[in-house]
Amino acid sequence: SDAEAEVKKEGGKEKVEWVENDNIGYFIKKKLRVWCRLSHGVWGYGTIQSTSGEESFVSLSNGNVVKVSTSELLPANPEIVEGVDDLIQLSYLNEPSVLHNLKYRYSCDMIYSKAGPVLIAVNPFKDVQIYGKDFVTAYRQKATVSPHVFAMADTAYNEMMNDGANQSIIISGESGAGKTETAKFAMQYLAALGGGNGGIECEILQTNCILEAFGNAKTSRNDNSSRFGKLIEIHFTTLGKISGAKIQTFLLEKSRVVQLAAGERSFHIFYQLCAGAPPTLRERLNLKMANEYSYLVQSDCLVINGVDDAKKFHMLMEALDIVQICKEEQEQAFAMLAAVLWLGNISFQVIDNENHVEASADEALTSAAGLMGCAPQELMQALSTHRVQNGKDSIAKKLTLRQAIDTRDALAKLIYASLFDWLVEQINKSLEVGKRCTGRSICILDIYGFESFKKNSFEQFCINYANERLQQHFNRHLFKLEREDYESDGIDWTKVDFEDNQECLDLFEKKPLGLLSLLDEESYFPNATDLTFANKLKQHLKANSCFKGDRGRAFGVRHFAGEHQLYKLMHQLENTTPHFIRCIKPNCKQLPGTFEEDLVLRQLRCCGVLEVVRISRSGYPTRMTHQEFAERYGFLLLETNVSQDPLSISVAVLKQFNVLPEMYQIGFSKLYLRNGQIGALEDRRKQLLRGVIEVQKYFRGHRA
Ligand code: AOV
Ligand code: MG
Repeated sequence: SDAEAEVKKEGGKEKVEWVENDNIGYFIKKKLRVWCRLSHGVWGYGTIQSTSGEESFVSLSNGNVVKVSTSELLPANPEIVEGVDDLIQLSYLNEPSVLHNLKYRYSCDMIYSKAGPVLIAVNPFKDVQIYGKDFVTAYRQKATVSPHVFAMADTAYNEMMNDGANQSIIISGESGAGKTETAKFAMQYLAALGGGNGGIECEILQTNCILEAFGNAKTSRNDNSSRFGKLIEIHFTTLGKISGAKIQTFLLEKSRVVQLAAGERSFHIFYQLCAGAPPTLRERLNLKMANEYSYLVQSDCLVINGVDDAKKFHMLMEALDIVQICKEEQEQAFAMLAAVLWLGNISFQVIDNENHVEASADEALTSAAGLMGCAPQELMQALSTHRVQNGKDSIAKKLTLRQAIDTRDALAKLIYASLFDWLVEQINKSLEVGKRCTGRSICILDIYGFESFKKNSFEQFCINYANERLQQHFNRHLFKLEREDYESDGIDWTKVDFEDNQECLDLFEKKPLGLLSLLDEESYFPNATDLTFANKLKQHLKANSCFKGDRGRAFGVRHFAGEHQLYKLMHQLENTTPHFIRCIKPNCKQLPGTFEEDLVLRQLRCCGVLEVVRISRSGYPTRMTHQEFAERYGFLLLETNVSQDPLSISVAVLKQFNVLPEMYQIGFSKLYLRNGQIGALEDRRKQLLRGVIEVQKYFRGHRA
C-alpha cells in the first residue's frame, strides 16, 4: 500500500514517519492540494480548508469553496510534475491527475504524451505546426525528446537498423481519434529518413490519397472515416533506404455502397468522380451529378463542409499516375464506379400475380449494362431471376421485389469490393520496386477501433473481434516490457496482478463452442435463422462472463468470412517489435480546443492506457538514476560522513528519511520508488529551500 512521509517534531528534533495515505489523511492534515469529485461528475482542483467528520471544505482554484465527502478526495500531484511528458512520472496516478496532465498539455498544443512505452496522441482538430521539415530534422538529430509520432517512428527505425528486427507501429483509437492522420505522419517521417531512392517514398505517400478516396467516407463521427483496416509494410535496404512497400487491407465496409445512414456519405470517390470528371469522360461514362443517383441521395448528404470534391478528383488522378496506373486502366476503374451508381438507379416492376418482378428497361439498365460490357437483356435476366439446381438441370426462378433488390445490391457491392482489391493489387505492383528482399521492414497498422451502434452488424462483430486480438497483443507486450525493464536493472520481479482479455477472446475463438465455430456450424443448417442462432449462442455461451444473451434479440449475421485475414495479421505482428500509439478523441464535435474530460477518460479506460499506468503503479512508478536522485535530494543530508558517489548519497537520503525497505529498490543504474514516495521528499525539499530563502532575507535585512 502507499505511504507518505510525515515530519514530526519530537523533543525538538525532527523525525520522519510514514503514514498510509490511501485514506488521504495525510493530505487533510497537511492541507495539500487535492482533487474532489463535484456534483456533476467532473473533478475540481483545490486545497483542503477544513475537515469535520466525513466532510471536507475544499477551496477550489476558481475561488469557490465546496463541501465534499472526504471519501471523494484524491491526492493531487506536486508542482514539479505539472504537465510531465510521461504519465508514469506522476507521483499520483489517479484518474483526475492523469486527465489533468493530458488536458494541461493539450491546452499548450502538446498533443503527444507518453504512458510508459505507449504514445498517447490527443487529436488537435486543427493544424499544429509540429510536422514540418524542421521537426523531422530535430527528431532525427535527437535535438528534442518530447513525445511525438516522429520520435516513435525514429525509435522503430533505429531499432530496426541496430537489431535487424522487423518493427511495427500499431495505432488504435476510436473513430475520429486521429489514427489515419497519425499513420500518415509516421509514413512521412520514415519516407524522409529512408528516401532518396528513385522517388519510391513519394509513391508510398501518394497511396494514402488513393486509398482514402476509395476506402474513406463521411460518417457521423468523422468526415474522413476509414472504412477499412490497413497495414502498410515499408521495406528497407541494409543501408536503411526504402526499397519497396506492400499494403494489405482488411474488412472493407462494402455495405456502405448500397446503404447509408442519415447524414453519412458513401465512399468519397463517388462524389469526387461526379464532381470532378472532365467533360469527355462524363460523356463516355454517361455520368450525372451525385444528386441523380439513388445510392448517393438516400442519406441527404452530398457534400462535406470545406471539402472540394472536384479538386480532390484531380489530385486523385495525379496520384494514380504516380503509382503508374495507366490512363486506360484508370478509365476502366471509373467505368466500374459509374456502373455501380447506375445499378442503384435500376428499378423493378411487378410482372405477374405472384409478385414477381423484372428490372425496368430504362436508362439506368442500359447504362449499367453498357459500362459492365454486357447486353441490357443479360443484366435484366441476372437481376430478375435466380438459378437453382434441379437434378442435372438448372432452372431460372423468378424473384420478388425484395429478392431482386438484394441481388442488385449484392452485385454493386461485389463490383466495388473487387475494384478496391484490384486497386490495392496495382498499387502493390508499383511499390514492389526493390523486390523487398532484405527482410527488414516497419509496418504501420491503422485499423478502425471498437464500434458499437444501436444495431450492430457482422461488420462490427469482425471489427471488434480484431480489436480484441490487438488488445491482447498490446497487454502481453507491455507486461513483458515492464518485466524486462525490471530484470535488466537487477530488480526483483514479483508478479503484478494483471488483467487479461483471454476470456473474451475465448468467447470468439474456442472450438467447438465459441461464437465463430457456432456461427460456422449454424450457417450449414438449411433451416437456420437469426433466432435459432441466437438461441444456440445463449445455450452454449451463457457461462462465459463476456457473453450477453439476455435480450432475446436475434443476430443480424449470415455468414462467417473466415478466420478473415486476422490470424495472418496477428501472426505477422507477433514477429515484430511493436510500438503502440493510442489516439484519443477529445470531443465528438470535431472541434479544436475542446477537451471533454468524461469522453477522454472513457477512452483511456477502455483502450488500456490506464491499465498500463496501473501496472506501473503496482510496481515502482518512480524511476530516477542514482545521479539524478543524488543531485536533487543530496543537499537534504544531515549526516556529513557519506562518501560522495551518487549511490551512497542516494542510500543515505533514503535512510535519513526512513523510507521503508519495501518502498524502494536499488537497481544497477536507477532507483525504483513506490507510488507517493517522491511527493514526500519533494515536500521536504521545498520546505528546506523556503527556509534557506527566509534565512537569506533575514541576513539581507540585517545588512541593510
Ligand atoms: P481516425 O482514422 O482515427 O478515424 P482521422 O485520422 O481520420 O481519425 O482523424 C480525424 C480528423 O481529425 C482528421 O480528418 C483531421 O481533421 C483531424 N486530425 C487528426 N489528427 C490530427 C493531427 N495530428 N493534426 C491535425 N488534425 C488532426 V476512423 O478512420 O473514423 O476510426 O474509421
Ligand atoms: Mg481512419
